[in-house]
Amino acid sequence: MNRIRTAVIGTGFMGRVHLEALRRVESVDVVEIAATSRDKAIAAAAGFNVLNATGDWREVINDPSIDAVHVATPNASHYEITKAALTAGKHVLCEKPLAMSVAEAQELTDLVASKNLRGGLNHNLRYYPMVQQMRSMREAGAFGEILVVQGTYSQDWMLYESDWNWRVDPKVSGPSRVMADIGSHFFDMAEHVSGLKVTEVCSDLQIFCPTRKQPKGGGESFSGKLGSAGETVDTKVVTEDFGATLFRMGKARGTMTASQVSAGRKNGLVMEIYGTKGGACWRQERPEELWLGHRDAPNQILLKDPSLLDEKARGFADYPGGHAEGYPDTFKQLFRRFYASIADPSLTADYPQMADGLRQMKILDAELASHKSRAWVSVPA
Ligand code: NAI
Ligand code: SOE
Repeated sequence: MNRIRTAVIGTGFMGRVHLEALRRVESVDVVEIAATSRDKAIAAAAGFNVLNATGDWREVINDPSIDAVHVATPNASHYEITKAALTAGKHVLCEKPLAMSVAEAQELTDLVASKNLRGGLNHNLRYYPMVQQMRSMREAGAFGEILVVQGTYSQDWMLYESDWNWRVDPKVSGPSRVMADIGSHFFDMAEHVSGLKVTEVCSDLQIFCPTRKQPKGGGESFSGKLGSAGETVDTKVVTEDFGATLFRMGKARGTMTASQVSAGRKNGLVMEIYGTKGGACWRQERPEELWLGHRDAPNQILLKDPSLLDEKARGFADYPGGHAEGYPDTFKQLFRRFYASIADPSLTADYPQMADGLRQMKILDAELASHKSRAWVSVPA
């Protein structure tokens, strides 16, 4: 089989996670890393045994020997890099959110559709084995007709006014923080698991830290929790620390909150679905467990074990029961499927795509409009 030559752009939190996961995809060679400086790229390349390093992502785009590109930079550059890569004929696996606006996301979705290329969007959280089990059980009718979808995505890493990250700057992150950053994962999973589409939203957003202490030297994701940021400047905050959305999925109803100021919650995505026959609840902080709720029998906790999973979900669990699979494994599962679809163009893409990124931008746009108008807003199909 021809090996696929790929490059990773961005060497922060996600750049490193992508590089690790790519080592677990048998058909792929990472041949170049791009960072904001050549020195930074060289350091990352040395750590991951990658031959080429550049301080300019355009060199990756201009290299005709590179087949695919991973975009793991902050949000504002996703559109430009993804567009350039697709135009140059490269497959793209882009981090979420796909772009800064619906218009940009639409353009990228149209562009990838017009080319014979693959465009993946990294809503990796779908690929925890027990999330796939919940989906498979719903598809098999175990929960009956879905009535209620509810949950949260709660974190605490932005609780203090001394907490800072590029996500606070709307020029880098976009017009929303928590709803775009983590609310988008919630809605991607909610639609993926329930099989329903969000049709209308009613949102309320809140800024609890109106001013934050921005480090003059910047700082990568979560680094503020590890120590002093050095010299800082007081900066006005314009994007939300917390958001709540009531939503409708046709007849089904739902609620979600997204928060980066919930003390003690580290990466607390909780997804609950309730139907006419039963319910289920999955928690990212205890990813190997799926709670199954029954009206007329004792509730159950199903522990991840391939032998106990539905056949459809089993393909997402590579290790035996009791051998935990977590966050890094979700990237491996998504990337394997992405590269399998490049190796075999006849395969139907079974991973989140740019159209799913566009979908999240539409939901986000409706949430922002709803908060502003204090009214329900429809989400276009
Ligand atoms: P980060 O701040 O840790 O890393 C971003 C890196 O990109 C930094 O090293 C920065 O120097 C580099 N960079 C910025 N502009 C660049 C350019 N033009 N060329 C090359 N490198 C550039 O941020 P993090 O957390 O890695 O986030 C990156 C993206 O990944 C964001 O879009 C975020 O939403 C997404 N993300 C997704 C996660 C998931 O679970 N799917 C988890 C965390 C982040
Ligand atoms: C920070 O809120 C973050 O790293 C998000 O950017 C990711 O998408 C989420 O999976 C974990 O939290």
